[in-house]
Amino acid sequence: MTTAFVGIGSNLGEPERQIAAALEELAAEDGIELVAASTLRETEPVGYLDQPSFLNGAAQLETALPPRELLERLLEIESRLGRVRGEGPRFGPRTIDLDLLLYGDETIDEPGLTVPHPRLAERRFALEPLAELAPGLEIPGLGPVQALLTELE
Ligand code: PH2
Ligand code: MG
Ligand code: MG
Repeated sequence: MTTAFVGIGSNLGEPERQIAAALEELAAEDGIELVAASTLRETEPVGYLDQPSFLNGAAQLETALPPRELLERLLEIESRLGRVRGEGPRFGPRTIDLDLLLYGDETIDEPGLTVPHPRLAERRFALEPLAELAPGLEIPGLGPVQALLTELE
């Protein structure tokens, strides 16, 4: 079993409901145990500014699935919850976004699968819920989650 962390975001439709539904779907998935969910926070959009504020959080999982399979499950859950890919601008509004932030202490750099998430170190909306779930977390290749947050100040 591997501990994995998933970043969760939504800023279209009913973010709170969609995030609750995503957590239920994660918990119900074979090979995935939902260990903890962070509190949710409203955050200013990053990357593409002309869109509503986001609701962001993170989930801690224990999983028997290899990382590629876990990623596939995340994308399937997004689809089931009404996410349509390839519509709208990059970094634009979305009904639900489930990003694989960390998979154990692995670093992976393959087409479509980069772990730790490639923009994790620059995203407060992802680091803060991670630090809430695991204050002593070491991000592979990047250092302690608390140090990354301090560097963003
Ligand atoms: N996700 C993005 C782009 N910008 N901004 C915030 N505040 N929260 C997000 O989850 C987010 C974003 C692309 O995934
Ligand atoms: Mg994202
Ligand atoms: Mg995503």
